[in-house]
Amino acid sequence: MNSEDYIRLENEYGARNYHPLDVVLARGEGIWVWDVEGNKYLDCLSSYSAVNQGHCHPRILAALVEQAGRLTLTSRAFRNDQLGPLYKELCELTNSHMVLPMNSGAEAVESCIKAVRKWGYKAKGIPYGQAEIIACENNFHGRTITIVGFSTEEQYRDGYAPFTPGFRVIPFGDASALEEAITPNTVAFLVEPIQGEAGIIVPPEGYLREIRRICTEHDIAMITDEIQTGLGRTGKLLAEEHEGVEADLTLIGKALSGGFYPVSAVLSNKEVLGVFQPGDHGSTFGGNPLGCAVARMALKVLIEEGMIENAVRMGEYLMAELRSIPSPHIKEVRGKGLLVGIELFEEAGGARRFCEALQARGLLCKETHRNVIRIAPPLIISQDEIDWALERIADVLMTL
Ligand code: IF1
Repeated sequence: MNSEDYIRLENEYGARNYHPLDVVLARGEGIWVWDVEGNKYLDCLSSYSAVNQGHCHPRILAALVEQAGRLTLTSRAFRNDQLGPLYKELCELTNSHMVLPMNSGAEAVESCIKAVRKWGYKAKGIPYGQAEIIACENNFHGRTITIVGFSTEEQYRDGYAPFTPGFRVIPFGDASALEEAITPNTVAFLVEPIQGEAGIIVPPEGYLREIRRICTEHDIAMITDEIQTGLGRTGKLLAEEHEGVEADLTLIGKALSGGFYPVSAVLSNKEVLGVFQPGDHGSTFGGNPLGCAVARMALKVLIEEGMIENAVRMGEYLMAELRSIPSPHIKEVRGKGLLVGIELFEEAGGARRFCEALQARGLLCKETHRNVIRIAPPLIISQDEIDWALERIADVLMTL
C-alpha cells in the first residue's frame, strides 16, 4: 500500500476530527521520521512536545520492552515496584511533596480540578458547590466536557453543552486581572506558563511571579499546566522555573513518557493532593508499572543526555536565525527554548500553506490558530540539523 491507500482507509473509516497533512508516517528515529514511500522528514512538531527525547529513544525503548516482559498492569488495588521510585524521582526533580499518577493530560487537569475543589471545601470552608476556578482566555487544557467548558475557542465548545459550572476566564498575561477576578469562593488559578495552542504566547517577564504573589496572598492554589511547556521544552525542566516560581500544583504529561505511552501526573504540595482519601479518585491504568518504568527512563535520559541545556542553546540560535530572515510575511518570532512560533501577517494567507510547502521540502510542522507556524523539534536537535531546517524555512518564507 502507498500513502494514498492509507489516506483512503482513514477517510473511509475514521472520524474526521483532524485535518492532518497528507503524510503517512511509518518510522521514527531521533528527530527524523519516514513516510511509507521512504521519504525522510525532520519532525518539527515532536507530537505536540510529547517526543522531546526524540522518536523511539533506544534507552526508553529498552525500558519499555524490559518492563513489558515482566509486569504491565496491576491496578492500584495492589502495589508495584515502579510507582514509589517514580514518585520519589519526580518529587526530587520538581521539589514537589506528592504525586497523583494519571494517563492523559486531560485526566491530570480533571484530577487537579477535583483536588482543588475538594481542598476548597475541606480546608478553606468554601460553601459546598460554590468553588470557583479561574483560567485564561485562549487556554488549552484538553478536550473533556469540563475543560472545553472554560475554553474560549468556539470550535472546541460547539455542540457539547451543557458545561460544568464554576469557571471564569480572564485575559492571559495580566496579573491585575487575576486580583480583580478573585472572590471569596475562588479556590484556584489555572494557567499555562506559555500558551501553546493559542499561538506560543509568552507572557510579560514577571507575570508568573506576580501570579504566585497574588495566589499566596489570597490563599488560592496556583496551578501551572506544564503538559506542553514542561520536561525541558522551554529550556528548563519546568517552564515555571524561568521565573523561580513554584506552583502549588503542576501538571505534566506528553514527554513524561518520551512519546511511548500515555503517562501524566499532578505534582503538588501535600496540602492540596492530601485531600484525597482512599476511594476518592482513581483510574485503571493510572500509576501502572509499564508507564512508570517508561516515565522513569524518559526523565533519566532527559537529564543525563543534557537535553534541557541543549534546548536553551538551540532555541536561542533558532530564534536569532529566524528573526534574521528578511521575509515580508513574518510578523513576529517568539517563544522560549525549543517552543517557537513564527507569526505571519494576515496577508500571508494563513500558515497552513507554508506548512504544506515545508512538507514538500522534508520538514514537518503544524500551523496553530491560522497564522502561526509552530516550530518545536525534539530537544536533541543539533546546530547542523537546525541549519538544515532553517535553509528550508527561509526558502519557503522568501519564495511563497
Ligand atoms: C488535540 C492542541 C497542543 C496541552 C496542554 C493539556 C493538554 C494538552 C497545555 C491535554 C494537549 C494536544 C492535544 C491535541 C493537540 C495538542 C495541542 F493543539 F490541541 F492544543 F499541544 F497545543 N494541556 N495538547 O497542550 O493533554 O489529554 O491531549 O494528553 O487535542 O488536538 P492530552
